[in-house]
Amino acid sequence: MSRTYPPVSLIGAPTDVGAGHRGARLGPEALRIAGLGEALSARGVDVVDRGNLDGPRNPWQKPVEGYRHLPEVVAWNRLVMDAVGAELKGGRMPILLGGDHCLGLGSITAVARHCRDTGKQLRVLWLDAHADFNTSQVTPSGNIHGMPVSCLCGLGPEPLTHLGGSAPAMRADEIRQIGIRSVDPGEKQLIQQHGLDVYDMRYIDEIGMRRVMEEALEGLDENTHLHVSFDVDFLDPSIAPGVGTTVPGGPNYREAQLVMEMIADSGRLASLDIVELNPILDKRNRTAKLAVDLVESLFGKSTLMRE
Ligand code: HAR
Ligand code: MN
Ligand code: MN
Ligand code: MN
Repeated sequence: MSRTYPPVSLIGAPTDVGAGHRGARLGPEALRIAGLGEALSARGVDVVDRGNLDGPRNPWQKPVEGYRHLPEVVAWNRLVMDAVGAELKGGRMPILLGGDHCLGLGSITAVARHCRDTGKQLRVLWLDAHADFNTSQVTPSGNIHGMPVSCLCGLGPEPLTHLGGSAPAMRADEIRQIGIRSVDPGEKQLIQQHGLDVYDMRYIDEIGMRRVMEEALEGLDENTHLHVSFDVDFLDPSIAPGVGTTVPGGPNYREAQLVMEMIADSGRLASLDIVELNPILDKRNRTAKLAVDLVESLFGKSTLMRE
């Protein structure tokens, strides 16, 4: 028998204020056009599309004290936190359609608060080529999409670390990072200091994706809220060219499918971000279609029934 899923709400956050390229602001529309809503409905999921949040435009300025567009990033993340929080309160599964990955901060701050309020254990899977653990002191770019994980762990400017009221929003031991293959030198030191669990590509090559996922999902129980933050640049650029910061040597199509299928099998998926899709850099919406295909697997579509 196939699993039943809670009702889902799609929330568009059309912005690239946290990124170094413009175009991720078109991500929500590209995912809709690739058929995300229809694909979920076809899997028997009750889906409502809440439309797009309306935040500040991208001023396209240089970094100020190590941050690009900090006021705009704060404004967008407040909107995202409130929208995601409202869906969780209403018993629905939020799917955030980004937008760049700075939005993971607002999304996960809302999820973490919901977990504290309801006594749930939080587990975040961060699927990404990048660790997104920079600070203003060590960032090579000032782009805040390279900083959401450090902000969630309490490192960063007050308006971002305290988005949900208190800091840190999340403990470092609540997150597992998978697919990582681009880490800046200062960022690497911080990751080691804070003891983040990073399953980098070297480790995936050595032990294989199946064992990586078994480790990343270890310790989940009926009381776990599993949040997946899916940065599309996680995928190898040969299959997913439509992102601003491609890094070669990512998971191939089969590995990515296995990741999604094993998450589906855990039965614990409770919220999701799909971020960093940049349709300007894509070819005929191919990357958006792949993202939709992978989300179908996340919702239990696999070749054969295994239950
Ligand atoms: N680490 C680099 C920086 O901080 C690049 C970060 C790119 N980030 C994303 N999100 N695309 O994962 O500038
Ligand atoms: Mn809940
Ligand atoms: Mn990212
Ligand atoms: Mn990335």
